[in-house]
Amino acid sequence: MDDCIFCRIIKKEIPKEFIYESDNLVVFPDINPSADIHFLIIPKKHIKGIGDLTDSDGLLLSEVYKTVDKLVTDNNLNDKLYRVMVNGGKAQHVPHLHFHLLGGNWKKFV
Ligand code: DGP
Repeated sequence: MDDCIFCRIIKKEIPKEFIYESDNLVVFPDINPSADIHFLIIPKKHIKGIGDLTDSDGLLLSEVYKTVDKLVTDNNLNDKLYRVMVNGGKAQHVPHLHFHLLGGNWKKFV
């Protein structure tokens, strides 16, 4: 979508260094981190939010959580605190489904 900030980043219209990229996902650090590690895992497909997922997104969701597991391992988070969060409703500020991975010391509420 032309007016979606995450779509523009995914299409590389806005420069951003990705921590990870596959055919279906990108990962980059949150611009305003709420924890020592705060990554956004973002499906390339423009899905607005949780309520817009369909059965055909099952494999995509599986890839999201496999990617979380890889990021957890790569960043030595297994023995520390980590959380995966999805905001919705008025807590969601960017209307393109994304998963927050927060690890280490928590600084503030996402
Ligand atoms: P949410 O409230 O769940 O929609 O969180 C959106 C997050 O996206 C928020 O923590 C800030 C982050 N964010 C928004 N725009 C950008 C951007 O242009 N670059 C980066 N790295 N993060 C962004």
